Amino acid sequence: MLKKLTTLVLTLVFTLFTLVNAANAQEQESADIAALANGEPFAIMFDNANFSGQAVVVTSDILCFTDENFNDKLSSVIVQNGSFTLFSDCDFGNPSVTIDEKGGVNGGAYTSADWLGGRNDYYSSIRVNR
Ligand SMILES: [Ca+2]
Repeated sequence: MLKKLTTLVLTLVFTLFTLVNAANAQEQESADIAALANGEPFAIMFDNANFSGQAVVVTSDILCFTDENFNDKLSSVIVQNGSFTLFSDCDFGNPSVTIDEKGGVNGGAYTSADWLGGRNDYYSSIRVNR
């Protein structure tokens, strides 16, 4: 009986956890879309060159890419709106390269590390330049 109850409670907790996570993800997605539509700073970082692999949306400062499981992974980035500075260390340590909506191959398309100071899988934080 106790074992069944424990299983039931664990199942409920897991279901609740899953529901809350889904709601948070949806909320974040809505906020990202609003930022893009309003012309606010908006970029998407990618693990691989030419905008593929793991993607991380940037609409505000990210202190440390480890929080996004993205540390030392950046290989390409699209800047849709605004200007950003990439740093080689967490907490905005050692500023390295500034990217904006007009740079890269054209119109904010940074297709590879060649456009990111030649440093592949290197950056650890990003700040919005306002
Ligand atoms: Ca990479």
